[in-house]
Amino acid sequence: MDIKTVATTPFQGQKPGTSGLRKKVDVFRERNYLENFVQSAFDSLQGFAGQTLVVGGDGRYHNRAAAQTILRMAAANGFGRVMVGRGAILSTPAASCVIRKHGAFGGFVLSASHNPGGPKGDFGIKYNIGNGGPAPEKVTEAIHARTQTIERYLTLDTPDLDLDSLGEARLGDTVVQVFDPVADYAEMMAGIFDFDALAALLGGDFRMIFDAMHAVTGPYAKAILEDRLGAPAGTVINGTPLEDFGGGHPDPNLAHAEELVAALFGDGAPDFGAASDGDGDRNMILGRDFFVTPSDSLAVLAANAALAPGYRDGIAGVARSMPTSGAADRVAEALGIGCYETPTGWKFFGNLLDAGMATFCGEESFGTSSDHVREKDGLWAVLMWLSVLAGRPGESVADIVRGHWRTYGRNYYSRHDYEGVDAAAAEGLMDHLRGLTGDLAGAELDGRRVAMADDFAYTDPVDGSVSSRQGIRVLFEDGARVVFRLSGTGTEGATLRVYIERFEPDPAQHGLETQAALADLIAIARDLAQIEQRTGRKEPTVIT
Ligand code: VG1
Ligand code: CO
Repeated sequence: MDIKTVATTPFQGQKPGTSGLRKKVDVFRERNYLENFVQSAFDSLQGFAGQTLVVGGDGRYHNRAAAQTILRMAAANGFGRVMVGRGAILSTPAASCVIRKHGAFGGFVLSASHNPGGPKGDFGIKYNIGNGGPAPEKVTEAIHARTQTIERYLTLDTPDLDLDSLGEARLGDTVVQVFDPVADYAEMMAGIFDFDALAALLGGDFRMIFDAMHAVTGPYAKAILEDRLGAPAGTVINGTPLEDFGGGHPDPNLAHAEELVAALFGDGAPDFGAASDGDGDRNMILGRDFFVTPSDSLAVLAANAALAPGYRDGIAGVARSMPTSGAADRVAEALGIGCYETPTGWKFFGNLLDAGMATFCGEESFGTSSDHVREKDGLWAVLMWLSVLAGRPGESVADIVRGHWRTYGRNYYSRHDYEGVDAAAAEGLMDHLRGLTGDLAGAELDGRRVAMADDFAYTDPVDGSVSSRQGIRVLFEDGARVVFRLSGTGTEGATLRVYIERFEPDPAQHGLETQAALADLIAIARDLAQIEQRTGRKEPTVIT
């Protein structure tokens, strides 16, 4: 079949952010926009002739059209096989699982994660490497550099393939395999967790709700929780993936998972509630009348890892992103295992997991996972929590977390997001903070003495690569801290994230309301960054 060479010219700003390239759907539909990015990725990679590429996405608007484009380009560029999830569906953790299991060269994940979908919403694409994880910075930088000089892309002149029937078809010399997006992933979960014990839990009086938020985890959660583990039909709500996520914001937090939150904090609440995001990699965990912060969740799961057969022999280490609370560090210290602090974004965990230095990883942004894949994994976290609940009969989610605080102390923690801020004002605010860091050590802010302040830089312990400017942190002598960074996933203006934390060892002080417990630090953060003066915002858009 004839390979078609199409002339093109660069677009500005095709720079992947925290987790791939994310833009409005309208931008992705501009002629050659997606093609330029995909060809730039192929041009930056070597040795894929005859190899396998995995393709799939979260089912949002434009997912199918983009998948068809990538299939043709992958064939024209010489991949031997392209594996695409049926309906072009593949959750992010399942993509990671499939890439690893089938020894693929890499894969494209089509998703803008928790960002809204639909014709006026967002779209995104991310390249993952052969370990199943997001490409490291040196790869994303090479792709971006290529987008700035690209002059042509390769494709085929072929009609769209049927992506809804399982089986194989040919595209030029390339085999395209449409596969069941759930099967490999479900099998992997069955290998990590004791499905008999979980079925016994879910078959008893225990009640749970899983909110798929009309996003990609619906089919996965139904297959695993309802079909295999026997949870009653209806356990999974909003379980049908929709191109616009039902008009919602598929972000599993207290603000956006309204239906689930109402159920868990209302009359007759079930024992356990969980939600996942657009592409299935995030998780929110709720007990009856109880919210588990993602940072606490990581710590609790690390402390109880051995309750799942996959981690029966213990874990090698825990890694968390810098803004994530230090709760997991205390567990690592008690267990005598490794503890790592990385920049925000899952790509920074890859080397630690590959090297066997870390087994569990987590971010404050509702991301938790282990070395079974190289992405965060929402359903894994849910099954891990169910394993803890099954292994500690008679204890509720709240009992387990409160007990954890008694043992390790409590890290009060909150994130304040200021969304849609003027980009120049946000950059100005960060520059202002950066300018302050040098003089803050030793200063007293509202009665708290600053131990140190800097713009976080990370040296990867495995390959020595350095990532700088990863967020301003102000650490106080008493262990409290405030962190400021700008989001790298938004598509409108800038989002300022402020992370606030303080440690409370005294169990008598563990019952405070979080915002009240952090009130003085919140005020310090607002003053220091001159948030209102610089952004015009009195209050954050979202508090988690
Ligand atoms: C946010 C989170 C970060 C997460 C990233 C991708 O990034 O803060 O922890 O890794 O989203 O999550 P930012 O730059 O907006 O703060 V998702 O579920 O894409 O894949
Ligand atoms: Co996501």
